[in-house]
Formats: sequence, structure tokens, C-alpha cells
Amino acid sequence: MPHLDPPRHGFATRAIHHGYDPLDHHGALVPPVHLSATFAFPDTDYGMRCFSGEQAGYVYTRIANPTLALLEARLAALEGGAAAVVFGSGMGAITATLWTLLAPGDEVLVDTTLYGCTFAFLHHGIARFGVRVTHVDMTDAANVARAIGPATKLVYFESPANPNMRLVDIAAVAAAAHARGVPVAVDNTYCSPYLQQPLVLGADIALHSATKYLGGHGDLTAGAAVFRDAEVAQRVRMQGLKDMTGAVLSPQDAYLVLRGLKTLALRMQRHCDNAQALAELIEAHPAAAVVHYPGLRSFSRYELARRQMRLPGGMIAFELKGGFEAGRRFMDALRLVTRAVSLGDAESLAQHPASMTHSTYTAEQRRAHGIGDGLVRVSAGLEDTDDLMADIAQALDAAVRPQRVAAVAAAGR
Ligand code: 3LM
Repeated sequence: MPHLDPPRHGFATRAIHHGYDPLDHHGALVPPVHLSATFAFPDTDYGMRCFSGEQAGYVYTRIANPTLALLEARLAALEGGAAAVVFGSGMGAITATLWTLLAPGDEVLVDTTLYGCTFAFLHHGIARFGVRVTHVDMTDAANVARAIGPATKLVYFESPANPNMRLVDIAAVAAAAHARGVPVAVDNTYCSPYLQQPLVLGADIALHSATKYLGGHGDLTAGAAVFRDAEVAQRVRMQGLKDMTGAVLSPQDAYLVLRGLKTLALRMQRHCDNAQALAELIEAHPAAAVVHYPGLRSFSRYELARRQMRLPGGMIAFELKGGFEAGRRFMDALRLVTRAVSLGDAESLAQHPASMTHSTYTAEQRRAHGIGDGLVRVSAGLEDTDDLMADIAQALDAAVRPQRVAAVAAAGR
């Protein structure tokens, strides 16, 4: 791309143009979708060289595909990485990466709070194959430095963490881990590279559920891993993706993620504006016990959020006075915000982590890992702010006035 110079171009420009020149493709403004599962070899020698790794070329879509390769190049440019690998889901990205980097006898250090299926993969999946999983409170980088031992091969965390919004200082933890020669992987799903770039902050791997903000429209599942080191990316592609999980992304869905990326910067700004307005509204409401949102002055790591994230994000977690029952009344009273798991869609979504996304933890584990039974999670969508505020306000009112809601419902019957 002679007319593009990634370091010189801004985020939105890279998200729209990086890695593609229409003039290389019959002038087509929109990149073609290469649906082919397999690719023809001009002769046997070429095919043999592709298989031995001497020749770079497309062989089979589970290994590489031109549409997937464009998405990989674009994500690497947005995260500031050397290379990326895309997958059929976020869990595909996480599992393929960890299966590649860890072996029996190794230890992975992970933060206290993790997305439910990541927690399940670690404890019920890879731990069964002789990998030790050790939880460390990574809100203090000194804990990471202390916990690293000779078997530690990876430090892994989410920031903000799903669902309770714990923030980890990426630069500090990366420095502590690198001092002991251990690489650092960060699940950056909650932020997208528009809000936070873990590799630029010092981490080695940024992981994504592209099902969320990157795709942005709730119509696909996809995942990505972006690497500081292209050689590690190649190992994850040839082992974790090709042989161990087969978690390949469909070219159609890769195209949809490429389309979503074009509006990522615009969408993230709107998600953040809406989340800020909703978090302030919830915090000011008498029903609220505690609100976790990085854009609130009351947020425990407000200063870190300002330093590490471009904007405070589109996700809010909160507990109501009255705990789980009040949360249930709030959820059931919602009319515009949709009761559903997932996040990062145009539609605002609300869910109850303890019974939904984090039901992979036992009740005891949830308590130990900072996931309250009364916690409600909202993904602020792209609707008009006033409409969202009206819906959340009436649901909060309903949460503190259960008898009145019951009476109104009974009268309506
Ligand atoms: C959710 N999360 O509602 P996929 N990493 C993080 C995530 O939040 C997720 C993944 C990885 C939710 C999905 S719960 C059944 C629905 C931080 C997904 C996994 O494999 O693309 O779903 O990504 O919190």
C-alpha cells in the first residue's frame, strides 16, 4: 500500500484502509470475500514447498485465507502488533493461544476475575492436562512479581475484567513479568483497540472476542489474537489453530468484522457517551448501592483508567440495594434495554452475571473472585441517550418499588 503509512495515519483511517488497495482488485472499493476452502497449486513442487513452509502461499482456509489475512493485517495495525491470527470465536482465540504456549508442568498466572468461559477453560480444561492455574490479585503488580516461579510461562488478565470492571495496570504488570522473562496476554475485548492498546503499553498478546465491539452488530462470532512477535503468531496459527482447536473463522464473518471495523471509532465514542450518562444516572439513583464504571470519579481506579484507556468504555456493572431480588426486578422492568448476554452491540443489553455469563463459577468461587450475586451488567448500545436514560430510570424506580409494580401488573391483568 504505497499511499498508506500506518504510523502516520490515525486509528479510523487504518480501520478503513489498512492492507487493502482497490486497484489491486479490479478497483473494487470493498474487499472481495474469498469463500474457497482450498487453493490450487500451479504444480506439485509449489504445493510441496507450501507444506514444508519454504513457500508462503494459500493452501487451505483453516491455515490462512486472503480475506482472513486482510482482517489479521488490519487488527495488527490497530493494536500495534507484528501479526494477528483470527478465529471463529473469542474462546477459539483464547484456547488456541493457551494450548500453544503452555505444556504439562507449566504454570499460568491469572487475575482474580475472568470471563466465565475463560475461567472454565482454565480450571476444567487445560488444568486437566497438567497446567497449573494460579490466581493472583493483579491490581498490585508487586503480587505478580512475587508469584512468578520457575514454571510460570504466561501472565494472563482482562482489563476491565468481565463482569466487575476490575482494572489492571498493564504497563506495571508487563514490566514485572518481563523482569522475570514471562510474556503477558491481555483480553482486550471490553475496550477494543480504539480504547486501549495493550501491546503499546507493554503486553505481548492482545486477545479479543470480535463477536463484541469489533464486529459490533451481534450478527457473528469471531475472535482474534494480536502478537508483538510474528514468530509466536505463526506458532499459534500452525499449532493452536490448525491442529489443536481448528477454530477457524468463516470468510463471510471475517468480511463482516472488516465492515464493523470501519465504524469502530465512531461506535466506541457513542457507546462511551451513553455508558457515561447511564452510569451517572444509576449512581445518583436511591436504588444504587455501588456502580463500577471507569468514568465515575468514585471508581476505585479512576486515575488508572484515564491513563490507560482513551475513554471509559461502554460497560457498566452495579449492585442495587436489595441485592439479587432488586436486580431481578430491575432486569424484568426493562422495556428498551434487552435482557441478553454478550456486549458491544448496537442494542443495549443487560444481564445477571452470577446466573448467566459467570454461572461457570460455583457460588463460593464467585464470592472469592469478586462477582457479587446482586451484580447487574449493562452494555450501553448506540440508541439515543435520552431513550436509554428513561428506560433505565423507570427500571430503577421499579426495583425499589416492587409492591407498586406488582399492584400495577395485577390491575392490568
Ligand atoms: C459475555 N463474553 O456476555 P466468544 N473474552 C471476554 C468475553 O466477554 C467473551 C469472550 C472472551 C460474553 C459472551 S456468555 C455465554 C456470552 C472478555 C464473551 C468469549 O467466544 O466470541 O463468545 O468470546 O460476557
